Amino acid sequence: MNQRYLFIWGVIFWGGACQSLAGDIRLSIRDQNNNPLINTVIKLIPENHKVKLLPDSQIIDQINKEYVPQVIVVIKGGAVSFPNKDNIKHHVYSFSEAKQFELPLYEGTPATPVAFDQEGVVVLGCNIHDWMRGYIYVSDSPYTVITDEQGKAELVGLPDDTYQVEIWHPQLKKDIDAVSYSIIGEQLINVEHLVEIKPTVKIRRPQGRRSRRYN
Ligand SMILES: [Cu+2]
Repeated sequence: MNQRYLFIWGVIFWGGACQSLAGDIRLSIRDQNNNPLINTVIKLIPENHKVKLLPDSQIIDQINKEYVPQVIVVIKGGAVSFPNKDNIKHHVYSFSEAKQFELPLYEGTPATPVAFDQEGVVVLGCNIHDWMRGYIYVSDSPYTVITDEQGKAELVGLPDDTYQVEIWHPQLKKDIDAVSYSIIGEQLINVEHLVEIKPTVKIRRPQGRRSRRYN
C-alpha cells in the first residue's frame, strides 16, 4: 500500500467502556494541508452480507449560479429534482457514463425528477454558466456517507462484517489505495484518512456587457 497518499492513524476503541455503541464508525477526513475536507464520499461494501437498497428522492438547488449542495449521495434507483431558485434560466446537463441527461433552459422546478439507476459519479454542468459543477455519487451500498464542513461523517449500527472502503472526492488527485474496516460486536472505531486533492480553478464570467461583477 502506498502510504504517501493514505495515512491511517485510526485508533480503535473497543466497546467495553462505552454503552450502546455497536458497530459505529466515526470518520475524519483531512487534505494534505491538514484542513478538514468537506464533500468526501466514503462507501463501505460488506464482504459477507447482502444489502437492501432503499432509494429515495433528493434535491439539488441552483442558487446564485451554483449547485447547492455541490455533492450528494444517491442510492442506486433514487431520483433527484433540480429546482432553479435563481431568477434567470439554467440548463442542467450531464455527459457522465453513469447518467446522460439534460434539462433544457428552464426556470422553476422541472415536473419530473431525474432517476439514477447506474452506480458511478455523475458530473453536472450548466450550458449557460461554465463554472457550475455539481456531483451526484450514485451508490450501490446503503453504507455510504459524505463528510460535513468539519470533514466528519459517521456510520451507526453497522452489522458485524468486514467492509471494503472506497473514498472519493471531486478534487481527488490520485485514487486511494484499498482499505477495509472490520466490525466485531459492540465497538466504536475512529478513523482518520488523509486525502490529497487538486486545487479548484473556477472562473465566473460576467453575463453580457453590462455586467461588471464576476459573481
Ligand atoms: Cu446556469
